[in-house]
Amino acid sequence: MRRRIVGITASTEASKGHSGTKIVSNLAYARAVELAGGVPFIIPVTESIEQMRRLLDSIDGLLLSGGADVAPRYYGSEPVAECGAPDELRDSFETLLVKTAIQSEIPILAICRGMQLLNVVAGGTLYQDLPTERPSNTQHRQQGERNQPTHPIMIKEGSLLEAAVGVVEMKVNSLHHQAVRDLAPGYVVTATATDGVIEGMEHPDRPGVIAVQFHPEELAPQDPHSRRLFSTFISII
Ligand SMILES: [Mn+2]
Repeated sequence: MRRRIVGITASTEASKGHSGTKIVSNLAYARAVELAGGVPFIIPVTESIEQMRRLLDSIDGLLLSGGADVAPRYYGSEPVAECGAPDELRDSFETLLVKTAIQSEIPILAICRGMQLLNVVAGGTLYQDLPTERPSNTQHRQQGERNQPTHPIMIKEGSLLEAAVGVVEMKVNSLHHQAVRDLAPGYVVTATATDGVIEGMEHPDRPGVIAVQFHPEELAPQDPHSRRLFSTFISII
C-alpha cells in the first residue's frame, strides 16, 4: 500500500521587506507525520474552490494546524481587545476547506486553532481570551518550551482519542489563550483540563475526526502517547 498523504494547513504572513505573502508551517507537524509513517504535504491557501477540491482529492487525511485566533465574526462575535489579529486569508480558505472535507468524509486531525476552527465551522463558539473571560489556576499559555508538558487532561473513556493515545489521563503542553466555548451541535467533549476547559472533541458519526487543544506534534518525539495519536490517525486514513 502506498504511504498515506497528510495535508497540513499553513499560516500566512506578510513577507518582510517586500510586498509578498508567505505561507509558514512549524516543521514539527511534518516531522510528527513522518515519524508515524505518513507523507506530509503543506497545503497553500487558494481562493479557487476548484483548486481547493483538487488539493483535497490529493490527500488522504487533513491536519488542521495551530496558528492565529479565528476572526470572531465567524462565530457571530465582535473581537475583544485581547483577541489576536486574524489571518484573514487563512480563515476564509480553511472555513471552506473544513466544510468540504467534512462533506467528503476526509479524516481530520485538528490541533489547537484547528480544533477551534472545526468547532466554529460546525456551529460552535470560542472564548476569545481565557485569562479575562474564564480565569483559572491552570496555565493554558505556558511559559516554557513548546515541547514541555505543563497541565494534565482527563480523557473520555471509549472515545477515539482514548483509543488513539491509549490512556485516560496525560500531561500535555498548552499554547493557547482561546478555547472552545459552546460546543458545535453533534460534537462531544473527549478531554478536559482540571479547570474544565475543553481540550478534545469529536463527533460520534464522524469516526475520522479527532480534535485536540494541545500540540501532540511537539510532544511526539519524546511522548509515546502523542506518537500513537499520529500513528492511529495515519492508520485510519
Ligand atoms: Mn490547555
